[in-house]
Amino acid sequence: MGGASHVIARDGRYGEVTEDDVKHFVRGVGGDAAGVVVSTSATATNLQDGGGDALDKYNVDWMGKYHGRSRVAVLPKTTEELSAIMARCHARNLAVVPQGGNTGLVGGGVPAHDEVVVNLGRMNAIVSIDEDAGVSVVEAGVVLEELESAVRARGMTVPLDLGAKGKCQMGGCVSTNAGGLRLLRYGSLRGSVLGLEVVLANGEVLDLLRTLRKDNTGYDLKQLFIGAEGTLGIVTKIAILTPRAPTNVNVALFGLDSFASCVELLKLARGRLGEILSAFEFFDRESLDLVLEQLKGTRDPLAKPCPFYVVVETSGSVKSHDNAKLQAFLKIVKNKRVIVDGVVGKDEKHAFALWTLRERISVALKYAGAVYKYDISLPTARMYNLVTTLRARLAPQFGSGVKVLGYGHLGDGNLHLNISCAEYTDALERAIEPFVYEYTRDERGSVSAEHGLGIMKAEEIIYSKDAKAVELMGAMKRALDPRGILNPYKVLPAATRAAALVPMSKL
Ligand code: FAD
Ligand code: 2HG
Ligand code: ZN
Repeated sequence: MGGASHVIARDGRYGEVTEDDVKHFVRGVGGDAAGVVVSTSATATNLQDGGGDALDKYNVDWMGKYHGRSRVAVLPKTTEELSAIMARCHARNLAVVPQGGNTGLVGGGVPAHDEVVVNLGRMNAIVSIDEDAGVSVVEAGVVLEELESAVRARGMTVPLDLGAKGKCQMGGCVSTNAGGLRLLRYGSLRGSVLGLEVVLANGEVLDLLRTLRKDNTGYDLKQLFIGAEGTLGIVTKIAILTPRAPTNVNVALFGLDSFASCVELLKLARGRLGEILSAFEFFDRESLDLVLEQLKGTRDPLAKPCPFYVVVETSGSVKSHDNAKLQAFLKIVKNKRVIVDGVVGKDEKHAFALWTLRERISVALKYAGAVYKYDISLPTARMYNLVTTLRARLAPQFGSGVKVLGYGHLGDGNLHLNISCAEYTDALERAIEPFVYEYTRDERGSVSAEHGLGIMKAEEIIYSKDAKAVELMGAMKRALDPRGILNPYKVLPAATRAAALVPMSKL
């Protein structure tokens, strides 16, 4: 497939799964047939034709963009089972791809070749919810939305929310250090995770599962696994802060006539709404048009179209205080003519409809066809220049068949730049890359604000990290996974990965 393939040769150091390995895996999961899924095709599956192989759902990512050809997926139910499986893979030098809900957007959670898929979906118990401490302990396979429902019933919330919440797993969220819609309020997930249990490449279990808020005893090893995208260990349990849920939430959607006005609105929201400001998201008219075109039941939120939209959410606990603050804010932004128009969610259903217009842009993009995704941190005020620059760059060659969309977490300086088109082509990819990465580097931004590097951007880490930092990452990889069996071909550049491997003769 042109322009979507990140073709990397299979590394011949890795073993190939045999019948004997499969028998070991079945024994490893206690003889439970549902715990080992084997390819039903005799030959490599024709995934692009949706060949109906039992492994298809483990081999293809959410976008349908990254395709592996694994022959086996293992679904352990306990840490001990996973430990036994990893010990076997380590002994046999079998490459492994850890997989959660498979909603990642950089091809990190599906095999590049024939890696063994270790899917955490059956390790899905909520171990404990401590209302007094505001801490929950979960297995890695718990789906984000299920945890949210469970803690909501006790007046708490998860400090993380994203459009994939119905499918993504807590282990996947931790492993990508997912950002999402609540980062503005609760900060990076790194600060909310209190402890982890991890199975290492050789099957050993590393117990870092504490529920303490304070623990300065040496290096904070759990941070290594947060955002490591399954390259250093497999997360099996998580202790996470689950704070009291706000009791008074308001959602407003504004139409604006320029990106500069969106930035001005952010400044005013920070100053005027202060501690009750809990989300500040933006999208352009092109994004809204796609949502309205692709998603049934959506409708234009304002009387007249605007070039930009912002969703502002406030969360607090004293209705009279919060609402008065919001009203004062609305008055100011109207008087100062920062906004063209706006609407406040009149009830939960209306607020949900307003949020949908922002939250489901990725889903609309998926329905629209092929998409090139760039998830970038840039200086907030200049963020949108990249969208207009790219539009001007692509238009002469590709015309209106290629749409450039800009949206994202404006309050966090995170732009989602998406290029929607009928199909992936080398010509289009060459017109976008490395231009977008060089632009980001020149702005001292990040080529991955929140989605990770996966297979898509393993080589591109150099645009955001200096050589010494990448070298040190290689040293960490070598220390934790000297055979390089965990999620090979991902996150680190090929040269760094190769240098991190301990020679076979020394193993
Ligand atoms: P997967 O896709 O299965 O895996 C992701 C990575 O983590 C892979 O490298 C995989 O190997 C590794 N991994 C998974 N589980 C484990 C484990 N237990 N141990 C070790 N490694 C593991 N991301 C954001 O940051 N913010 C957003 O707002 C956001 N919105 C999204 C909206 C939609 C509609 C979609 C489809 C995706 C969105 N994402 C977002 C991206 C994605 O959902 C998140 O990155 C999510 O955290 C991935 O979780 P998952 O369980 O699906 O992981
Ligand atoms: C979002 O914020 C997600 O909606 C997905 O991070 C972004 O699809 C994307 O580019
Ligand atoms: Zn996002």
